[in-house]
Amino acid sequence: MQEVNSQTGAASGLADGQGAYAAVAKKIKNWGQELGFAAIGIARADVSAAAPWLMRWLALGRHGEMDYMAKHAALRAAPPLLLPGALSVISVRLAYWPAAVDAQQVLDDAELAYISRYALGRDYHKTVRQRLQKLADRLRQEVATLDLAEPFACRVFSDSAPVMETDFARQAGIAWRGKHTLSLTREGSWHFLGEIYSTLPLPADTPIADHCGDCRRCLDACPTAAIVAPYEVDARLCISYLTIELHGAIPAALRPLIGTRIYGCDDCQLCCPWNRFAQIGDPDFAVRNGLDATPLTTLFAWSEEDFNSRLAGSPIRRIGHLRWLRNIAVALGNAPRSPAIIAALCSRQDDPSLLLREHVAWALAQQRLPAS
Ligand code: B12
Ligand code: SF4
Ligand code: SF4
Repeated sequence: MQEVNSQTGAASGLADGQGAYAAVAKKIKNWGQELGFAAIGIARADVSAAAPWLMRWLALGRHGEMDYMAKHAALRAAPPLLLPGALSVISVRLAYWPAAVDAQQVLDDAELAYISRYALGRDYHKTVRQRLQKLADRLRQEVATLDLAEPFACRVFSDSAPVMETDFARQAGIAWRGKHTLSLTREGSWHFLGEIYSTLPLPADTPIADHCGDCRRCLDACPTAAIVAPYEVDARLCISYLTIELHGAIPAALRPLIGTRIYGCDDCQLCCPWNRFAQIGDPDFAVRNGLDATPLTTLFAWSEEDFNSRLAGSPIRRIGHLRWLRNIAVALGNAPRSPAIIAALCSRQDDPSLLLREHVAWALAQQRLPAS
């Protein structure tokens, strides 16, 4: 988790009542659209209704080894602790669905690596924050022309600090929360979220209605049953957690369920009816390095140097070469029996890392089981 520079400024004098703030809010939405955001809304800097659910999730240990979730819970639950005087939150979404080889086709081909759609191109943390920073700069310029009584401060985030992003998107009316817990809209869920905390008392938008209805496809489609109830994900079971967040060994019982997903998982979104007509998202997230359909054995052969150079600017680089190989070893264990796969696994069975050696040994044992 990285935090972003704050953007502070000061103005003096008196504000022109709520009308001035409504005008600023309108301008923010226009600038946001110019910057390519799919939607921009405003919420109050208050997550008191959602915070007890976060505390319950933590108390149940559902965050697994994501210590930062527990460590920063108080900051997450109280926006003014991150930005003193925070009154409003500008919430944005940026669409990312890339033009790529069909996701289901890749999942159905057990020799290909499946990488979640959000990670096929550039790292969103940087892209979303850079654009939000531009929005914050314009806001600061605008505020300087107003005659505000109070000093102004704002701060931008995108998965970069303890912020309850989905709840702000819901409150700001730019999405509802799907039963898979992700933000969802009539245009689907293939978007990132980002926010600007601000000390301005901007008028809050109204939440939109939840359109999940009786559907529960995401709960049924999850390969590891990680959506333990509507609106509740146990991260310890989620393939996204197992392949991205978990540092150590992947629990052996869960390995066969991971299939060929080597970085994240999209199943709860691929099955969602609202994603049926997904439109191509921002060009920044276009596929790089053919990551949408590369054989597992090709990726397993990458040296650390290959990994670092080919994945420069990609979110995947954050997990490092070792966890990348760990994940691919599991996928190779789940792939169809093949001498080429056994040879690839054998090439790393004496790796200096115990973690990798153990995953390779597991995968080789899988490969040597009689085909069912
Ligand atoms: C930790 C985290 C994870 C964890 C835990 C996920 C989770 N659902 O909590 C793991 C590693 C598993 C994960 C996976 C993914 N993540 Co993630 N993740 C986050 C992060 C950093 C925090 C989320 C959080 O606070 N979780 C804590 C729990 C308590 O929150 P919650 O499940 O959302 O619970 C709330 C509600 O469900 C509700 N609630 C709970 N129980 C009940 C019961 C009832 C009856 C009701 C009414 C409500 C309710 O209250 C809770 C508090 O508001 C956010 C970024 C951020 N700062 O917010 C990104 C974020 C949510 N992730 C994101 C993405 C893209 C993903 C993946 C799709 C990546 C992938 N393809 O592999 C998967 C999807 C898995 C899934 N179904 O959630 C995006 C989502 C964008 C979108 N469209 O919604 C975010 C917003 C990052 C971003 N800036 O874009 N992620
Ligand atoms: S990302 Fe995959 S494993 Fe995680 S909840 Fe969704 S379907 Fe389940
Ligand atoms: S699959 Fe169904 S229940 Fe799940 S988020 Fe989509 S509409 Fe909601």
